[in-house]
Amino acid sequence: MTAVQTETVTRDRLLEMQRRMCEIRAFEDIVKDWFSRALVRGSTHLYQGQEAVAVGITSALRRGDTTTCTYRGHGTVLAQGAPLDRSFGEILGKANGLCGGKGGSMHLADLSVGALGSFAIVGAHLPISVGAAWASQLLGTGAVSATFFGDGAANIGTFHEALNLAGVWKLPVLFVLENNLYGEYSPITTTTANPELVDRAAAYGMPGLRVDGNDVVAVFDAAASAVARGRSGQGPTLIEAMTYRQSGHSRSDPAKYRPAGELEGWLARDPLTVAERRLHDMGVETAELDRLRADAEAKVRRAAERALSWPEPRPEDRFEDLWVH
Ligand SMILES: Cc1ncc(C[n+]2csc(CCOP(=O)(O)OP(=O)(O)O)c2C)c(N)n1
Ligand SMILES: [Mg+2]
Repeated sequence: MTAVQTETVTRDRLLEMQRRMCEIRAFEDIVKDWFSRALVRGSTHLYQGQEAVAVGITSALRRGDTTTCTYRGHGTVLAQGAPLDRSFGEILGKANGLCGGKGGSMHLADLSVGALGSFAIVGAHLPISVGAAWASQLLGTGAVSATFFGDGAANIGTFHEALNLAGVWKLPVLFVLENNLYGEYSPITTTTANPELVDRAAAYGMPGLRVDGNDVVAVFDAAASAVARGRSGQGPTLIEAMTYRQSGHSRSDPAKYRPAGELEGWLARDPLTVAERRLHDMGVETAELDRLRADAEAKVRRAAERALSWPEPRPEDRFEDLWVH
């Protein structure tokens, strides 16, 4: 494991990261409520508890860089800059949704901000980010690709193929492994012979950075060093962000399999609270932090109301975006 230099984030930058995390948290509170009222079609997988990973990584990216992520992807796509209202619209199946309402919660994508897609097939997207990084290398754009995936995905064939190819060709990829300790209902220790996932980086000739995934600053620092490495042609990095899924795998999972006290331990280290503590230490008053949270919630509520008011797609729209051969 390679060491990372820390504490590079200014107060204004951290306030901006906290605002993003608060928006993502509020967004999913609304999705959760909509789901319980049968307004969300299909399943939905919440990112709550993992916000610092998406925000820390994407804060180190610039315009032209790309991401891919999983079905637990609301946080990543929003962190990269997808509009709140059109993201809500997609989850509601509205015509103004990011993908015309055809993808839903598990398939958010917004090419205009470089969010290439959310993928429901575990591991399917890692090679797509490798392809985007290869295009960047061929075209000389300097763009990097970040691909977000879970601990479970680290046991899928595409993980090994993608890391190997990126390692051999020295492609500018950030492999962002979000280790939330579970794949669906199984703890990592029951599915993974060696749970030191970060060590897998060595097998593919790249640095492995393990970071506290609930600390947005730690995640940002790791991302910044991986981005610098990628842009300067030195190749990919594996970042293992240690974090926790605060609710079950999907909305139908009450997560009864978790040992007593585990959730409470992680809630005490909620990413929003960790960032607030850091901001406090930088001299930001509690009142300002409360206002930031309230403003973020109000902005998200307004976006949700807009999306709810939008029309359903027209029946004939279902014949658009089809590929027929
Ligand atoms: C190829 C494939 N196998 C199995 C599944 C069923 N499945 C959906 S999510 C999941 C668990 C993945 O866990 P992890 O990669 O840790 O991501 P997390 O849900 O924890 O974010 C599985 C096995 C699938 N969608 N795709
Ligand atoms: Mg997992």
